[in-house]
Amino acid sequence: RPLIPPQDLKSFQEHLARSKRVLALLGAGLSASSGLPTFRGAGGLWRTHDAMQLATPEAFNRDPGLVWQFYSYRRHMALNAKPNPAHYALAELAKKNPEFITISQNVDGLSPRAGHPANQLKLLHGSLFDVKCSEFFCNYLETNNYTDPIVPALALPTDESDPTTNEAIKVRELDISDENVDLPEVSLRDLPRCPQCQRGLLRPGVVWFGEWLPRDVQRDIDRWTAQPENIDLIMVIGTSAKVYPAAGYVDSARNKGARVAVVNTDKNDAPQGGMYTNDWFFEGDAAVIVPELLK
Ligand code: BJW
Repeated sequence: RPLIPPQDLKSFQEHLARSKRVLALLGAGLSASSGLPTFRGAGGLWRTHDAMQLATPEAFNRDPGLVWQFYSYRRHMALNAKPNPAHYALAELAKKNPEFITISQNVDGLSPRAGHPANQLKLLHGSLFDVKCSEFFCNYLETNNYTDPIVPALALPTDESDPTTNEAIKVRELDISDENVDLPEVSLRDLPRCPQCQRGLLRPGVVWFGEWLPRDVQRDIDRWTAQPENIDLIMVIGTSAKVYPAAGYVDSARNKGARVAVVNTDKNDAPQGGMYTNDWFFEGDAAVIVPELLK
């Protein structure tokens, strides 16, 4: 059985060829085949913690060391991951069609690294490589901070082969997402501090639950969707579409005439549109399906 039913592929590609104003909404499933875990379902646990519970201001206030270990681990994983063919295919479509914009909920930096034009890529939930001050009175923000680990105390623990033998010492990083690996103690004074106010702890520049989205990003999206012309197509790729306002963009696009194409490994995760149904559902790995669709 071909991965994509040929008649669906044909009708999608005909519609894409006719489309001008195209939107893509991306989620963690896009980067799954690059080896990065998603939030919900399998892989949604980090040690014994629900990843969603760690992505909150409350968790950071309660235990900034633990939350920094979670994010430092994810920075390390993302830096060592590679964009997959879907990231590249979306970047190519953006270069061909200046009226195509992508709203990514992903913070892993893989779309930018695939060469996606920055003005057509809206990072709705920030980036793992932005760092900002956690004090409300301080506006310190640093972008493109790729230092790994960001401070020495957040280095991954390693397992060294026996140094008494003659063999060169082999250092193996331990996977601290595994609850059987001891998590090193990190004290508050070893966490990164704000160089501007010299008081606050730095924190990852991502959007946690209950926080506002980056204002300029939201404004760009609102302007794009508010243009009088219809939207022709929205592609909803690798997202459970349960987090707002991201999930709401599917209905806003539908209301402006867009046909909806969903790519997901799980058909139960297709966004439901009230009385609407999705026009296309492509079941499978985004890294395989998306490049086929956009060929
Ligand atoms: C594959 C695959 C493969 C796997 N190929 N597919 C309206 C109603 C109700 C609540 C709200 C509302 N408006 C706002 C809220 C509150 C809240 C919210 O949405 N809550 C919901 C849970 C109901 N939203 C907010 O708080 C937002 N802020 C906001 O609205 O501010 C205004 C405001 C302030 C105060 C009060 C009220 C309003 C902020 C949301 C921030 C979300 N942040 C996170 C963490 C980011 C940092 C980090 O990375 O750690 O963003 S949470 C997490 O979820 C992360 C993700 O970007 C996001 C979405 O997850 P995603 O990408 O969909 O991942 P998964 O795991 O859920 O799904 C993966 C999918 O891929 C699955 O479907 C798989 O099947 C599939 N898949 N492998 C293809 N190979």
